[in-house]
Amino acid sequence: MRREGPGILILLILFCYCAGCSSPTSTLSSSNATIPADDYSHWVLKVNGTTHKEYTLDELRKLPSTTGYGFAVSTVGIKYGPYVCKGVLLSDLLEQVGGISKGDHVWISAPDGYVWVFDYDQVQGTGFITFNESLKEIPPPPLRILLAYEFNDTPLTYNDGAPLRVAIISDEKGIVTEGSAWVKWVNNIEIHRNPQ
Ligand SMILES: Nc1nc2c(c(=O)[nH]1)N[C@H]1C(S)=C(S)[C@@H](COP(=O)(O)O)O[C@H]1N2
Ligand SMILES: [Mo]
Repeated sequence: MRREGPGILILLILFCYCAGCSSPTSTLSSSNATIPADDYSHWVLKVNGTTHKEYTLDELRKLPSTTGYGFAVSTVGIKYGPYVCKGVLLSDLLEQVGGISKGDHVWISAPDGYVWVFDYDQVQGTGFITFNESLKEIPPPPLRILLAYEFNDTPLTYNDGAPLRVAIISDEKGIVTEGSAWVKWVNNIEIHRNPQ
């Protein structure tokens, strides 16, 4: 039998260390880094802009909801969807903390250290790259950034990104977007203001 040397362990430790270092703010290493599979009673979403708000999952579910079709492709070309995604619009959450203006960016992150940055145009639903189901690039229809808590009328599973995941949605069914923007396990949203 082949023995793995200590190399793999060192690589793993290095990887974890680097992932921690890349966290842009200390809020990312928050206490809910290990979320139990089904109990989200201690989970909160932090939204930071001009003001700061926190939402439990119950509170998010009580906000006005939006549904749309979401279909994503991973960097290795695996497609997932189309899903009927239900959740809260990013633009609605941002309005609650002061809204965003041209030049601002929105950082959406998760306890694993993953961060995706959306620009102002993307928050308005434009400026995304879209594909058809054969993964041929097509001109983007109107899109919206959703913080989804349900796919196909079912709460997200842990692997889907429970309890909250970014979904880029459309009113059309076959619109594929890049999976890298579909942040799983979202617990932090920050508006970064244009410095001028
Ligand atoms: N929190 C978090 N979200 C993430 C990622 C990640 O590493 N961490 N990877 C992204 C990338 S690069 C892709 S392609 C999709 C993969 O989605 P899947 O794991 O459901 O296949 O999730 C995105 N969301
Ligand atoms: Mo990816």
